[in-house]
Amino acid sequence: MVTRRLPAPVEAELTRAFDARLNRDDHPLTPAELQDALRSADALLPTVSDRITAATLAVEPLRTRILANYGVGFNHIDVAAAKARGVVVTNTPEVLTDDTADDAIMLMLMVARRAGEGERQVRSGAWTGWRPTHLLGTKVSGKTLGLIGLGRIGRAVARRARHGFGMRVVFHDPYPPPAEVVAELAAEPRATVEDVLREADFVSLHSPATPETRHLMNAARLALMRPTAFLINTARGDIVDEAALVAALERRHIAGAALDVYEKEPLVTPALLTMENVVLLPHLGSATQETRVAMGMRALDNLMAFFAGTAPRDRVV
Ligand code: 8YV
Repeated sequence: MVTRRLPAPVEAELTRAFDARLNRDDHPLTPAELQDALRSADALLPTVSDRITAATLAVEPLRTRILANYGVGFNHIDVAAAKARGVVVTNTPEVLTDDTADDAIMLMLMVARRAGEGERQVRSGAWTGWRPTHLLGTKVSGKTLGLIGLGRIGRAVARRARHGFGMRVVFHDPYPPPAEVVAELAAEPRATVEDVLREADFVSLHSPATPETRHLMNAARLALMRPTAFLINTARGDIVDEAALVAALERRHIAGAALDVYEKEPLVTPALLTMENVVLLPHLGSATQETRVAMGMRALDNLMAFFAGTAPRDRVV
């Protein structure tokens, strides 16, 4: 059971390899439909739009033996419940690293250079012509980028920032990468998240959504950021307390924010929609033709390996 429409080459391959049930009208599955799928399909290929909770997984009889998630993040799946029910979970790392890093850099540039505001002016006819003081933004090159998390995507962002924009990169990661990786990136470790926040002109989030990182960016931590600094989130909405972010923006504790992900997608806290210094994208991190095909093929590989009786390369539980 493939829960959403996937790029045509992926659907074609899935149909060739399996008796694949596709979601032709692409509607998000209801909890009841997900449970029907778990009762009737050997495998599910879900996406971030499917909430697979312990209650969902409590169906009887449970036929599904693998959840081959389409995406690297899997916080929408209760992996402990899946494990308890003997269901394998896989994800699709690596193939989307570059695109998601590009998305973070795009957001950084957009919010610093006021690209959304400018676009809105041009489209609305409000642009009256060039003038020296029009839409002055913040310079990016040479500034300090603070990364919360230096995993695959954090490293790809660091590489772009350092080698593309001559930025100084500071980071905190409770599971830091090997010293040679950090040295190659010329990234400077900091002992705490707070140390990064105090120092950075741009803060970009690259940690997974776990119980430990939920609301990592809360009111107290947002208050530590510089009033001239910007927050960028391409990871998961849960990592930021969206209400606290609105308050920090309203009180000018930070200069702006650029978000690709939200706490209650597709809902966005309404106050954010009214703020000119906020860039809002609709969860586009991996949204290129090439990468969405690669993600599908990676999920297919995981399924093929599982049903061939070998270990899927991207098993998470
Ligand atoms: C996906 C993502 O678009 O991989 C992830 O974690 O957030 C995005 O790349 C989405 O999760 C697809 O299910």
